[in-house]
Amino acid sequence: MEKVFAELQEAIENGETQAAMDKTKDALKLGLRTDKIIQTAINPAFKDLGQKMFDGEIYVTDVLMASRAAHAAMYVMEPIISRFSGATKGIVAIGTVAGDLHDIGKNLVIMMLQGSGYTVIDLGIDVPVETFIDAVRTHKPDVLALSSLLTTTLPELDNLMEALVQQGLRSQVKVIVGGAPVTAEYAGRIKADAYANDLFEATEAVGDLVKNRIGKYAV
Ligand code: B12
Repeated sequence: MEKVFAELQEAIENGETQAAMDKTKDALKLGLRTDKIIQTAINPAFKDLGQKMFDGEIYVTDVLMASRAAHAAMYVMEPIISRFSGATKGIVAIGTVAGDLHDIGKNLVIMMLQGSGYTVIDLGIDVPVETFIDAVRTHKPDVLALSSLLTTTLPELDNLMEALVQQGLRSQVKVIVGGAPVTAEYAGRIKADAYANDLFEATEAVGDLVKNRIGKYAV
């Protein structure tokens, strides 16, 4: 069983789309759960790639190829994951803030949330504050989730929090923030409800927010 995880991780890291799909099918045939596959093969692949990128061993294009392979793996798991959609645990609207085009991490968070039974509205990348506000009015999500990977776009998180207050919507939605430069301290300063460090924490934190619980990710 561990072999198939290692092979899937390797296929993703090498950006091999077909192999990633085949190995995911193999894992499913072995009866492995989708959350386990994400946790044990997909997430470690990106952790490893991040380190290799930091060490100068690989280039951004390698990460992009890996992202494509990870999406192919998710495509294979999608029919199983979407089985949860009948009885949703809650609605999450998520987007990467304006000025920021990074979405690999956000998409992994989405995959994990969907796999855990939440309905996710993906607002995409480079999302202006007005679009987040419109989404709150239109979709009435339980949770608004914001991703920022750039230090320069962090103020967008603050802008959104202010806009929610100004538009009288703050009490209607819980807000969780994340992305590499975001910290719990920053989240607390802008008066978000929660901060989480990775896709697993994010899913746990959303669970707390939906149930109105003050959990360990509250800020
Ligand atoms: C891939 C990548 C790109 C790709 C993005 C492709 C894509 N579709 O996403 C491209 C090539 C487009 C890119 C462009 C740029 N990038 Co870039 N990029 C990266 C890189 C290598 C990996 C990011 C990544 O995907 N990591 C893997 C995922 C799985 O991790 P993650 O994103 O952190 O997500 C996890 C958590 O943060 C969390 N999370 C994420 N979102 C959310 C949201 C919520 C609500 C929660 C709870 C949690 C959560 O959960 C995720 C899963 O566990 C990083 C370096 C690195 N090692 O991280 C630089 C990096 C982020 N980029 C950087 C920079 C500077 C840029 C550019 C400005 C470069 C340039 N000069 O053009 C541009 C900016 C473009 C723009 N306007 O956005 C810097 C940012 C520095 C900073 N602190 O501001 C980094 C850190 C590189 C560096 N060391 O300098 N980049």
